[in-house]
Amino acid sequence: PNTIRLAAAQMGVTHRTDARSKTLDRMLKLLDNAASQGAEVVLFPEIAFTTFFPRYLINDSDGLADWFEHGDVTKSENAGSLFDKARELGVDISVGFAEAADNGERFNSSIYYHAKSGSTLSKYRKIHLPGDFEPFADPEATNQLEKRYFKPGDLGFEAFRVPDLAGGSQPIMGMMICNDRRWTEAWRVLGLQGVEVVLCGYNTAGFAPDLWGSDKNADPKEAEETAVFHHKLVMQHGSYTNATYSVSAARCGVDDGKYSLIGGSCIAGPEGNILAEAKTVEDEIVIADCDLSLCRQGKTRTFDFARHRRIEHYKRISEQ
Ligand code: CDT
Repeated sequence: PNTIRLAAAQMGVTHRTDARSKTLDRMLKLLDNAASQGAEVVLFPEIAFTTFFPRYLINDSDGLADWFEHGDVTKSENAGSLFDKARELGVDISVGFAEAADNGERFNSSIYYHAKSGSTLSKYRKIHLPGDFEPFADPEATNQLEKRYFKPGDLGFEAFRVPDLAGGSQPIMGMMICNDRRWTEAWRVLGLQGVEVVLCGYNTAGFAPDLWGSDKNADPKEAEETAVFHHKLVMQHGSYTNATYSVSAARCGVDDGKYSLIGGSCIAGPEGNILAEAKTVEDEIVIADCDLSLCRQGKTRTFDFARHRRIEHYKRISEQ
């Protein structure tokens, strides 16, 4: 009764020039596929509706606003049909998108959409924004201009209960986005709220020596392997030390024939084990049955925070 079926909808290459409708069609197909396998919750990547545009320098005069969702994303022209389909199929979805808020502020956001009520249960705005405000001087370098395009999220790491899943288990879920997963603090703030499922979409550059501050002459394949290793390392570590399941969904492949992004979408269990993982760097569903009662061991023994934490020694974490 405590088991829910979770899925990651990994998305392969999405070029800068790809029509929005083409990308949306792929997402609809992935959702259909996951639903036909019995998924109850499907996670899509960070900034899923377009290519990962923060790698380009785009000015307001070049139509920067077009890369963002304005108003309610669940009803928007470019994204709305994904949520309609989720409702139709009775499958919850979580998806990342570039958000232009009503007051003009821009965020790298994700929402959890609850199919049964047809409503947004929770919204998260990415807190750890990697990269730079200014592009690199080298025109060949891969940029990551998230600090230019987005404000750091202002909604915190808020866990939320999800009703109406199979077995009536009402799991506690939380969202993070890409770079957040590398920060133990993000996991712990969710862990302290008893989180049982962490959802994390990502776009992670494979071989991008300027970005990673690494050797330009390194073997690209080895560099990618290291990036995948670090991705899995943090998903498994965060899951284990907070006794939670985690689902991670990549946008991956070689965009524009030039920019490589790692795959490695996976579902990790509360003991830190990987339950399912992507086999390709293309559109692919990764799916696993997750027995929530298996979170209990960690939450009541090894990582029973109330009994074992020693917060008097953690002050530095929240000081400048
Ligand atoms: N999208 C995102 O946050 N990507 C970052 C790349 C790091 S920049 C060196 C990540 O942490 O995967």
